[in-house]
Amino acid sequence: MDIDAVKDALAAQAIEVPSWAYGNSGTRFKVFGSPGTPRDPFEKIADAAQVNLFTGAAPRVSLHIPWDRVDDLAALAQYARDLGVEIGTINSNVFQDDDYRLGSLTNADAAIRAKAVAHHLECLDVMRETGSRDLKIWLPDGTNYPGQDSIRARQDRLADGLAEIYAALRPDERLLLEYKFFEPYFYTTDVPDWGTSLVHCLELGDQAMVVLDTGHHAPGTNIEFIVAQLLRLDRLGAFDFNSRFYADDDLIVGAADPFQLFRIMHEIVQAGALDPAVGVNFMLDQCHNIEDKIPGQIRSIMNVQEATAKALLVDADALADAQVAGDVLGANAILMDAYATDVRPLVAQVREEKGLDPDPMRAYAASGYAERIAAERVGGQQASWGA
Ligand code: LRH
Ligand code: MN
Ligand code: MN
Repeated sequence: MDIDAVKDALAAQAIEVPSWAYGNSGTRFKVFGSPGTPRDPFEKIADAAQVNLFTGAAPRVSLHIPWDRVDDLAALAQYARDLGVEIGTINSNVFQDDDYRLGSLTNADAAIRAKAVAHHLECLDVMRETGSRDLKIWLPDGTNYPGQDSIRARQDRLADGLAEIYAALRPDERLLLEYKFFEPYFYTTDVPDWGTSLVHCLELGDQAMVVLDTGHHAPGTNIEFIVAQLLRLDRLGAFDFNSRFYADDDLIVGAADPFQLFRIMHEIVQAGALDPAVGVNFMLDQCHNIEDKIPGQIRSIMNVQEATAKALLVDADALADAQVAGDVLGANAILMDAYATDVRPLVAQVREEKGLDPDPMRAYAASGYAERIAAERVGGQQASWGA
């Protein structure tokens, strides 16, 4: 085992954080406010920069439009750079406008479809003003009742709308299409699974990639299989990492099922896809409803790092030998040995060698930042759809 190579890979790992993780969020029952919550996108960026400061592994922040719309986007991007981070993926939002009650790109009304396309073109403008290269599309579109609309017609409308957006991409830009099996509608969803997303991406072209949100699958789904398949096809554009116990819970990644996160990262490592050149963007998509938000994000980064470290410790040669030899238990034991390793000292060492505190949770708590923002900021923002 080349431990220096493992450490180099860990030191180079970057995880993108979502601006909306720093705002107040909740369920449809209640949004709990928290002291120090950002009042505008600049303050969300400032909080995200803290996560990068203490982990050294979160150099980009995703934005959500219109939540993060500001008059001077160039100033927002410059503000981010001044704090040591960059603007990452731009997320469109067609789920909070009354016009989209019956769908956005799939709506039977051509005028509403045109409005949804125009919103995505506006997001491309945001990308160009902020230095972002990725447009991430998650559509809430679906139906609640059998017969409500034509499943096939909606797919055709979707293909047309996506093609219009795709045609506006520059050569160095990507369209990332996220899927989710249900919610906010419950009978059909227009992009419910990786197969549907992939079919549309293949039709669009090489710059269209699938986004895998770990919380968007039915219980029992083998997510690492999907990862392996999309990597084979060169169409895994990004992850939205989070944890689920029931549905789209948006809890801290690695909290519900650290073994699943390890299995996902094992597929990534075996495919060489930790290398940024492969183009997989590792993002968090989480909401911190009851826990402190900045520490929640720091913990999430640490969980991804630990799962990655374990995946990097898998003895790949021995595993391949055992697999070829048909040694079922031997192969399984090699994987489980890596999973059972306590990698926390190794990850801490990587941090120290970067000049960081080995314990980012403690270092952040000791920094006084939480107390400062609680005193300075009054009336913080709600992150998303909330109550
Ligand atoms: C949809 C989703 C999508 C949105 C985000 C706020 O459930 O995962 O990525 O942009 O939540
Ligand atoms: Mn998501
Ligand atoms: Mn989601």
